[in-house]
Amino acid sequence: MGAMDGIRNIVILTGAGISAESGLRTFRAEDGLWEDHRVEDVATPQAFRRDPQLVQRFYDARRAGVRAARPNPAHAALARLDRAWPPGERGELLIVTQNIDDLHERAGAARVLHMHGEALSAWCTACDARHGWTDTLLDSPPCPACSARSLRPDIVWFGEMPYGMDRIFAALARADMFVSIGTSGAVYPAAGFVQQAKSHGARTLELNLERSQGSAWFDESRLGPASELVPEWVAEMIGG
Ligand code: BV8
Repeated sequence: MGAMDGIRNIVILTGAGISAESGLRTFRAEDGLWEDHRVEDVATPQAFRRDPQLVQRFYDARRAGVRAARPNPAHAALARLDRAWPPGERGELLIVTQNIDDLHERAGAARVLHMHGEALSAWCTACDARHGWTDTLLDSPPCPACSARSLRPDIVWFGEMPYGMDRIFAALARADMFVSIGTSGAVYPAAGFVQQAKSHGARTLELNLERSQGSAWFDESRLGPASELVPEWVAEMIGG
């Protein structure tokens, strides 16, 4: 990758790999979440209809894990970049995360979009309200807005439409640079973002522990832990 001059608008896609060094499990590693649970049993609307308690227990555990985790140097570096890239002076920046943890925000990043929802949010299927939620949903607590006992995890399951797609596509169309961090490129539409960015002329960079399913689409792939690669890249972008 040559000098980073000429870069104004940046889209960053993050996946479970950026939170691995914070102790949160990824999905597809040998000790991944999908080794203990079948996607069909815990991450689809059908699963929730079939066995809501199993699904609520799965997300109760994820919610507790998120609260116990701490941001790592990769999250901190992206927050530094967010602060050093003000819209007026440097350009646009959007962190599109597939992760349901709040580690980007706790590290200080502001421009974050959770396309697959958030562990610390509950969604009322009766009145559509969303509420910050840190405890269990297992006992079907009443919705703070409408009192119905219809709260579900505010998570985008397989077969459901991800959040913020219009905003994401608009950002990809304007991007000068697209950086993918810690994702296997296994799930769509996120896995297709690199192609979208590339078709609009963006430079594309992948920072990942190993080659992903989409590696061939990237101008450059740097392999290693996010806690090392991300601070390195951010230093290149903001000079030191
Ligand atoms: C939709 C929330 C349509 C849940 C998640 C056939 C072909 C194409 C598509 C489909 C198809 N059949 C079905 C589909 C659609 C489906 C899909 O893509 N399926 C796949 C399996 C083929 N997609 C959907 O259903 C999506 N919705 O398409 O809607 C639609 C259209 C119109 C109207 C209505 C609907 C919704 C998908 C969202 C599912 N929810 N997450 C939860 O968290 O519990 S998906 C989940 O897996 C993640 O959010 C993420 O998106 C995805 C991939 O996970 P990763 O983050 O990449 O993690 P993974 O473990 O896979 O990889 C980690 C990587 O990190 C590895 O590469 C590893 O090497 C690296 N790493 C590890 N440690 C480190 C590291 N890197 C750096 N440093 C480290 N230390």
